[in-house]
Amino acid sequence: REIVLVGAPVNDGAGQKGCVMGPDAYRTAGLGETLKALGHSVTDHGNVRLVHPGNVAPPNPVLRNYETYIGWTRALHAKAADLGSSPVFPIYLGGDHSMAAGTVSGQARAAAAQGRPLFVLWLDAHSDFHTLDSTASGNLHGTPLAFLCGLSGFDDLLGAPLEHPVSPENVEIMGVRSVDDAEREMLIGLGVGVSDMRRIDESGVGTLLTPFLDRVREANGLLHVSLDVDFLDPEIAPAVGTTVPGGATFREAHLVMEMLHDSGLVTSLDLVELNPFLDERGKTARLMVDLTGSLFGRRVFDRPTRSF
Ligand code: DIR
Ligand code: MN
Ligand code: MN
Ligand code: MN
Repeated sequence: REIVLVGAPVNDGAGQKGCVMGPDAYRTAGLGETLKALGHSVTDHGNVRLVHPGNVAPPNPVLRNYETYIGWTRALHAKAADLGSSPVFPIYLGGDHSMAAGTVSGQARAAAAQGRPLFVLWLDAHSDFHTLDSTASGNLHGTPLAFLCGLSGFDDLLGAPLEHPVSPENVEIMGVRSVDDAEREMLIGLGVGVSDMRRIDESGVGTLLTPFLDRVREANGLLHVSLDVDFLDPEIAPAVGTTVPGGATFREAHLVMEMLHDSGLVTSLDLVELNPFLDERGKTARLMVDLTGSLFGRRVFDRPTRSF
């Protein structure tokens, strides 16, 4: 399948500036060339443009940049719904994680039109499961997964209730190590799958990922992967505004990507929260490009494809 790159220079959901440069950092780090070298055909659709929705009163005074959250969600939803209904693999280049409100809801709409459930693998230090009421920081990148699971209070985003929410039990959050109390309560209440770092330490990332992939396959589902840079340990991925110690190692992250490739189940991808202004000479951008390479078939050691 043809890979389509879509830039989403979204920055208003994050607490600091820099994610706006993410899409160009991925291009500079050679994302397109890396995928082409693996034998894929790649088209860059350039960056999606924000369409400002006009004046909308925020439901909670703490929310920062509420109107642009609405504008970006609508623009990216339309783009993702379009790409999701064509036989391409979209990679959405962020941009802070608030962009996933648009990309994933658009992919979910397209999946529903094909009569297939959308599953979401959310690789992140955080659960991003705040409602517009429960957020204390007002940073909207902490809210997209709650919106996508159909929690109430988000009707302004698309101007109507979300038509095709993702079932909470079809979501697996991996790598978390920073969850706020209000988020924890909602995650447990809704039955969202959560593999926190403690569980990864104890069981290994592969053991935790396999049953989720089996469920996607059994349901004939489509799988969207949303990869937040802060899923990774800050030692290897410093270019993110919300680092949390104790993240996924280089090999854990690559193993996830390699298993996802072998599964053949992934149909769309977000690369989010890269802040090139905080990077060390492109180190984090290159790591994210390498991880994407693993998702698209690059192997550590070329194994024979025949079984003996
Ligand atoms: C914190 C941090 N839970 C908040 N969240 C995120 O601001 O709501 N940081 N997503 O990346
Ligand atoms: Mn996130
Ligand atoms: Mn529909
Ligand atoms: Mn995060």
